[in-house]
Formats: sequence, structure tokens, C-alpha cells
Amino acid sequence: MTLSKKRFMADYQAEALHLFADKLEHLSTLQQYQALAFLIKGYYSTNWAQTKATYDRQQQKQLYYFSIEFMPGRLLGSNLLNLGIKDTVEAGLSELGLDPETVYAAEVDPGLGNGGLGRLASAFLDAMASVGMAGNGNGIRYQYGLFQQRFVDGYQVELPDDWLRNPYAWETRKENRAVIVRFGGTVNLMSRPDGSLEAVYHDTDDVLAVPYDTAMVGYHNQVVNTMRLWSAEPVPGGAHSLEEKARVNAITQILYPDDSDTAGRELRLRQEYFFTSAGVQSIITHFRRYHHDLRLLPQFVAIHINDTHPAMAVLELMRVLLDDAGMDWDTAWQITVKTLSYTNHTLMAEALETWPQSMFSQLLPRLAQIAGEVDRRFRAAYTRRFGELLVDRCAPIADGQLRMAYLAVIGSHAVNGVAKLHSKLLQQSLLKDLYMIFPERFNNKTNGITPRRWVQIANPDLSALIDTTIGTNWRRDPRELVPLVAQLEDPQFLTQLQAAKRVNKQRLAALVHTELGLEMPLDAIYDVQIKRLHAYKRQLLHVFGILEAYLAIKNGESRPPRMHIFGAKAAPSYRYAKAVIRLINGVAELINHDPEMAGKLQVVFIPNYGVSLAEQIIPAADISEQISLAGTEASGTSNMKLMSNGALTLATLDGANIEIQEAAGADAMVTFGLTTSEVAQLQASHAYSAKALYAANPTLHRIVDMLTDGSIPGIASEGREIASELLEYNDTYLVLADFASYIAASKRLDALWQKPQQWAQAALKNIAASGQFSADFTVQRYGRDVWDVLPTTGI
Ligand code: C3B
Repeated sequence: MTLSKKRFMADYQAEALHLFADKLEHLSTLQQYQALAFLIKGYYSTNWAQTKATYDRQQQKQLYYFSIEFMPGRLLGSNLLNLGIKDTVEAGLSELGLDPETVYAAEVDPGLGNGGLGRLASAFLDAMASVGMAGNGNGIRYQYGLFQQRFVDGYQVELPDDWLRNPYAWETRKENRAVIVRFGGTVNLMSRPDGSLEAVYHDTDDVLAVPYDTAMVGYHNQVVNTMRLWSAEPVPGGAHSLEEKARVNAITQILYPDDSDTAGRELRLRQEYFFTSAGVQSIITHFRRYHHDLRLLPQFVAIHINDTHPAMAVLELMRVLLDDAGMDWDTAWQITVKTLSYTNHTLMAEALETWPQSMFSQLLPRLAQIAGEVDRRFRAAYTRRFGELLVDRCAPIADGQLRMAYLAVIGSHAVNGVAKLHSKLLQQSLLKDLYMIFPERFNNKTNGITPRRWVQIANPDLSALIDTTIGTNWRRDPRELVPLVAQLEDPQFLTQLQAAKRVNKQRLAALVHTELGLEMPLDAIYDVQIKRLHAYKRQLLHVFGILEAYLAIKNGESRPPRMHIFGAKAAPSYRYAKAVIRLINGVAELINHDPEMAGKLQVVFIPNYGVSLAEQIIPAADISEQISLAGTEASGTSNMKLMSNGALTLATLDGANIEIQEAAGADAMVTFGLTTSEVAQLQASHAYSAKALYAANPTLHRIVDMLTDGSIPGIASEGREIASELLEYNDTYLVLADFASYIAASKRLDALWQKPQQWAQAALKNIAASGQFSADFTVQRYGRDVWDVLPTTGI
């Protein structure tokens, strides 16, 4: 949009007066932020309404992305950037005596997600708007988000994330679009005069689902899409006891701070049905405003199941088509399969959801009937060709459990993994039986990120340098970064690249100083591992690397200075992960208080990792630690964000690391460790002995002993637990097996650091090759191969 500084300043002052009956300069920073956010919302609301009207008028096919998590991050900066008014607004703010960064920082991060899965969903919404695809989000408006993390005596403490305490400026309550979601009760099937069946419900628990819409503003294209989040409320008019009200409100009260196992199972099941049913119902209601024939649904609607949490969309859509529309089974099934598609995000067996049939049928009796019929028909259709054993292994129901991943595959026309390796492993292991039956459904869609947030907003100095070197086209199409490689031999450019990195390090160092009171020298390597804490991601291996350096320096060896920066939340019920957090903090205490380590080796664990903190850390990183055991990390996306900011990846050949290496070149990153097939062989042969490695490698021996011999303060019981997982339980994630090659790889990076020009060249290769990992391309591949939804504008 076009906006003059003068007009902006006048509008902003008027908005402040309108909202708070006061002058801008008398408002709190939060109020200043809110006034600005409401003003910006007003700027795009016409486009928002018009985008919806256009999709309807042109009968655009629309995609609905069902996800139990979203992590949009702060929206003010990104909305300003995408509207093309960021510079103008910032100039206006400055003229009004306000610091833009301070105003931006007053915005809360909506805590609607745990980690990569949720952030990917938000990146996709941003990308779809930016390339002009008709894509909507569908999820839950959790009143409390993921917990706020604090460290007390080195332990993780979880505080409630009351992100809605102040009104959330970007959302719009659409009470006129509320729908009713039914739980429990009993259901009888009655024949209608025309022979079709009608489902009659008795004694159901009804809940009102009220949508809150947030605009997803496209980049410089006037497109504004919608993320719709549902909130549970008592149905109006009913006489509700306080207890009933509390039970209803509980459905959308809190995001499970857990992406590994399924705590609070029944409530989780309620949540999943709640947003899935509300989403399906509202889609059908909207569709029916324009079409009478529900058989046309797949021509106009695609519904995407993001991981298994919304997999019951298969059953809910069947329910609506069978019961509400009176369709016969075969037609309803055909339409359901054509409409739905599914992404798997993990190979971890414990994250594959299953529901006890008894719980499922009590809470969702009609869906349980439909699930039984899906199972019966699946077995009947494929047993003869594929044999009873195979079909039994992959049927939706077995051993009294509903297996949601299998249901999602059976009820979708397309199934994908999130990196090439992951998609291959799905076919070869986790979903191999279903791959036998439905090979044509399987495909790969490597994840992506949004460089608008991670480079343009988070790294203004790098962005400016790129602009002056190759022009600004990369801002719209990041594949235009490739020509940057022409600067590989340009010492002046490389110096400027290092200077931009230094500015980012300065900013991060200032934050770390305020938050943790630590000094981080700017000439040190900033070595970053930021992701959820999980055994398979192997933060422990990183800690072992730190201890190796500590012992070496103690021993008089000289190493380039390195700052080890961590950000990670552990699920509150995940004992081992919390023990590793305590360990990292213990190692930090040991090292950061040792005068011999000053300026050489430090451990910086910044609490409460999330989108906004990532924006501070990523631009300052020199090394990106992507060290999961090969074959365990589905894709990773912090690897892409760090790469695009010029960090060198220290990686196993896992997830998207492999594709990053292909893109940047073998000399632009350092890899180590067992490969997926070596891991599989080692595990299958039962030849692995952690104890033998411990006995054979003196450094490793010493480090493992440090867990229990009191050298690391405050970890008596946690150290024992971790040591026992390594030695007694034989090191599930092969930390000891990969230790030596991890250290060797890390030393290669130390050596490269001594040649700053070569380091800068490798950083440049990463930046130049990062464009292909833009989510703008990922969503277009989904649009073309899976959803049949094409971009209307954009690139
Ligand atoms: C994550 C995976 O662990 C990552 O490898 C992947 O990059 C992202 O999803 C996005 O695809 N994931 C998650 O954050 N939560 C889950 N429950 C499952 C996977």
C-alpha cells in the first residue's frame, strides 16, 4: 500500500486518541503498540474483506490447513513489511519520538505451538498469502499457550503463558460464524423414507465453537488470508452449572506443552475433535452457500491434516456427508479421500497417536461407528491381495486401538514426509505396509521457512548488504540470492559480510548480558543449538563436545574462543529432557565461573526459547548444530533459518541437513556420524556396546565420569540418570558412538575459523543457496501436487 509519513503520523495520533482518549506520548509502551496494531489492522481490513469476496466470486478452490499448533510469532513487523510500509512507519515513529524496536517488543508471541510443527504451519500461512494461494489456517485458540520457561537453581520451571491477558489486537471474533460441536451421548441410526440413514443423537454434551480470525497478510500483493482459531464456550441459552462451564472452557484452555507423548489423553482427544469438527462444519456451511451438490466438494475444497492430531477429519467429513447430506457410503468415501491429504512429521513411534476404542466410542460414538466401518471395508478390500497379516498390521483398528496415522493415510489421497530422507523412511519403515497398498499416494515435500521474517526482518544489516550487492529482487524471490556467489572472491564483500555478522553478535551479546549477566566476546565463534529438548536431537552430544573442549583447554591446549548458545524447552513430564537442561546449566556454572575459561569457552542457555528469541539468536550464529541421530529428525527447520543467516551447519546426515549440503556444497558445511543405514545395521546386529566405547576412549571415559563424580555442580541425581541411560541402557541415541567423529568435525570448524576469509566464503555459499528453502516454494509444490490450489499472484 502507499502511505506517506505525514499521513501515518496523523492516523496514528488519531488512533491513539480514539482508543485511549489520550495523547500518544502519555501512553504506556503496550498502549502505543496496541494503537499501532489496530491502525495497521484498519489499513489491511479492506483487502482482507476483498480477498474473501474474490475467492468466493471466482469460486477459487481453497485449502484449509488443519493444525493443532500454530506459531505466528509477533505480527506487527511482519505485517508492516508485507504491506510495504515498514520504512515509512519506522520513520514516522522516530519522528514522534518513539523507538520502533521498543514498540515491536511490546507485542506478545502467541503461545499456540510447541515447536517445528507449529512454526511450519505458520510459515505456510504466511507463504500462501505471499504467493497468492487461497489457504486458510484452522486450529485452536488456546487461552494459555506453551509455558513460560524460567531456570531456578538450574532447573526448568514452568510458568503459565497468559498470552491473552491483554486484548490480542490482530484477532477478530466472528460470533456469527459459531458452530455447535457434539460430544458423548448415544446415537441411533433411523431409516429415512428414501432409504438413507439418519443419525439421531440423544443426551449429547454440546459445545459452542466460536471462531477468532487473524489476518495473514501477503507480501506486496494485496492478498490477505485467514487463520481461524476456535474457542470453546457454553451454548447460549442453556442453564449451565459452573462446573459445566468450566468443563466446556477447559477444552480450549491450554496447549499441551508436550509434543512427544499424549498427556491428559481424554482432554487432548476432545481438543482434537473440537477444532476438527468445527473446521469441517464451517467449511461445509460455507460451501453450501454456493453449491447444492456436495459431490463437488473436492473441486472447491482441500483439507490438509497436519500430523495426526486432526486425522479424525476423515471420520468427521464422512459423518457430515453420510448423516447430514444423506450420501451413500461409497460416494461419501470417494469425496472424503479426494478432499483430504496428510503430512507425517515424525518417525518417533511414541508420537504416533492411538486412541483406546473404549474412550473414543464414549466421547465420539458416531465417529467410532464410522471408524469401525472404515476398518471393516479396508480389511475386506485388501486382504485378498495383500494377505491378512499385512492388512492387520496397517488397519485403522487393532488391539482395541484406533491408529490415527493409518487412518489418515487410508482416508487421504496424498501422504507426504517433510524431507527427502524422511519421506523415503516412511515408505521403507513406518508406513511400509500402507505404501505397498497405496504407493501412488506417497510423496515428499521438503519443509521451508519464511526468509521475510528470518532474513529481512531479523537481519537488517545482511539484507541491506545484499540489496547493495545484487539489488532487491531476492526479497520477492529468494532464489535470486544465487548470484551472490559472484562475490566469493571479493575480499571487500566478505569483510562487509563479517561486519554484518558482528552487528548481530553485538545485539545478541547485549541481550545475553541483560538476561544472564554474561559477557560474550564478539570475536568468538557463536555456536548455536536451538530446538525442543529431546533425547534424539542429542543436546547431550553438544554438551560432551563442550566438556571435551573444557578438558583440552584445562590441559593447556589452545582453541579458538567459542560461545555455546542453547535455547530449548523440555516437556514438563519428560524426565530425561529436564535432566539434560539441569546438566547444561550445571556445565554452564562450572565453565562460566572458571577464570581459565574466560573469553575462551562459555555456555549460554537462554531461557524461554520461542519465535521472538530465535529472531535475536539466529542472525548472530556462526555454527548451526544439527546433530540428531541419523534417521530420527524428520526435517528440521532451524537448520534452514540458520543457513540463510550465514551459519555453517555442523550436522549428521539427517532430515533436511542432507538437502542443505546438496544445495550449499560439501565444503560449506561439516558432517559427521553414522549414516541412517549404519545406525539401522548397528541396531539390528545388537553389536553396539556403549560400555565398550566408554572403556576404550579415555576422553569419553573422563567425560561420562564427570556426570557422576561431582565435578559438575548441582547434578548429582540428573548426572546419574544420564550416565545410566548411556551405560546401563546402552545409549539409545548412540551419543557415544558418534562422539569421536563429532569432535573431529568440530575441530575442522575450529581450523576453518583460523582462516576468516574461507569461513566467510562458506557462510556466503550458505546464504546464496538458502533461497530454495523458502516456504513460498514448498507451498507451491503442495498446491501443484497435492491440493490443486494454484497461486494467483506472487512468484
Ligand atoms: C517437527 C519435527 O520434529 C521436525 O523435524 C520438523 O522439521 C517439523 O516438525 C516440521 O515438519 N515435529 C514437531 O515439532 N512436533 C511433532 N509432534 C512432530 C514433529
